[in-house]
Parts: sequence; structure tokens; C-alpha cells
Amino acid sequence: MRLTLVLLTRNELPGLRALWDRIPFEAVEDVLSVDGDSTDGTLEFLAARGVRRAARPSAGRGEAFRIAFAEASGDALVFFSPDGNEDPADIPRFRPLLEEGCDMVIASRMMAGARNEEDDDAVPLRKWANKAFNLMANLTWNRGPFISDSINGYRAISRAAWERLALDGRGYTIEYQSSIRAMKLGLKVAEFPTHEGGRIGPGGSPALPLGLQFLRLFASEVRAGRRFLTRL
Ligand SMILES: Nc1nc2c(ncn2[C@@H]2O[C@H](COP(=O)(O)OP(=O)(O)OP(=O)(O)O)[C@@H](O)[C@H]2O)c(=O)[nH]1
Ligand SMILES: [Mg+2]
Repeated sequence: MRLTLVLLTRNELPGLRALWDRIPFEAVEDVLSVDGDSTDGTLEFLAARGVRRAARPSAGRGEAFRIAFAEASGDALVFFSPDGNEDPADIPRFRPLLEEGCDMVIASRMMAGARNEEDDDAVPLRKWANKAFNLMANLTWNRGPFISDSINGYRAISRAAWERLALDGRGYTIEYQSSIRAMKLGLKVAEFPTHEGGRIGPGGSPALPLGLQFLRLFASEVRAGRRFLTRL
């Protein structure tokens, strides 16, 4: 199976510098960077290392996923954000599960053996919110094994599954939508435990507006039901 490692970046120069030598590029056949108009030297860093960049910049992560599938050559894409949250040592763990026939593989911050960035916080608000959204999705649509982290961006999706999912989610909702639709379709989703690190460098997603976007996405998926299937 041919795997493309997709590097998702918007001003991640500090993270790229810190992580670069730990990324196991030998574990994939193809590398593609999809960038959201970085201005901090991220583009120059990647170009100097010969990384192919998607022709179009992505306004938001949703668009970045769509551009990646349009431009990558892999049978499955592994999405990696070099911002410190995701452990590059996990990259080789996606392949065996994809080759076994999984449609989607998620690095979970919520299952036994995993670590969430907020595990040491007295009030891990973001983790609780993620767990609530995750439970809502599982209770509403999942008829298969419980998915513990339907929101984490660190995941792989096969091209065949991607085509069936017909995702139109914007920004940071894309992963949640991909998990929800995988549940609706009864796709085969596997998870393995990951250790979430702290963010390297400035940036990050705004928690409250993001929560509202997730709620809106959930409501629109309730309304959509299985109608996205008709677009195929
Ligand atoms: N291609 C692309 N990547 C993006 C875009 N927005 C964010 N990213 C990248 O997506 C990854 C995750 O974004 P973050 O902003 O760290 O989101 P988060 O992990 O929820 O937030 P933190 O917990 O604060 O790190 C990072 O590598 C970003 O650089 C975009 O518009 N286009
Ligand atoms: Mg992050």
C-alpha cells in the first residue's frame, strides 16, 4: 500500500525545527505539504528539504484535507501536524492497520495507555468538551466498537473511504465530520493510543468558537442523515 504523509502547517517553523529529525520519512512512500499561507519561514524550511508542496494554499484544515486528497498519490493519507501535539514516532503505526483493511485509523488521546495534553491539569476543560462531543457522536451514530477520540486530527484515511465520506466540513471540524460519517457508513475504524505533547511555538485553535463550530457540525450531521451519500 502506498502511503502519503501529509504535513499540515500554518506557521509551524518552531515545531518543524524541533521535530524534523524525528519524523520517520522512511515509513511512507510520498510526502506532501499542505500549507495555510505561512509567513514565518515554514515554506522556506520545507522547500529547502525538498518537500513537495500542494499547488494551492489551504484556508483552514477542512480545505487542507480536500487539497491533500486531490494532490497526493497515496492509497491512504496520514495527516501529521508538526506542532508538538502529535508524536512523530507514531507515524509507522498507521500502516499495519490500513493494510489489514481499516478505512480510518485514529491516534487516540483518550484510550487506555494514551495521554492527553491536559491530563495533568486540575480542570481539563478541552478534554471534557472533546469527550462530550465524542460521546454524542458515538451514541447517535456508532453501531460498531466505541471510538474513543473522534476529534483528534492525527489520523489516516484510505482514499476509498475518503471518496465515500464526501466531506464538506470547514476548518477544525473536518476530523469530527470524518469520524461521524465513518460511523454512519459503518466503516472500519481502528485506534491506537498516543501521547499528546505540548504545543511548540505560538498559534493554536480558539477553544470557545471551536466548540460552537462543533455543535453546529453535529446539528448539521443530524439534519443531513445519510444524504451525503447521494452526492457520489
Ligand atoms: N494546511 C493548513 N494547516 C493548518 C491550518 N490551520 C491550522 N493548520 C495546522 O493544523 C495543525 C493543528 O492546528 P492547531 O492550531 O495546532 O490546532 P489544535 O491542535 O487544535 O490547537 P492547540 O492545542 O493549541 O495546538 C497545526 O499543524 C497547524 O499549523 C490551515 O488553514 N491550513
Ligand atoms: Mg495543535
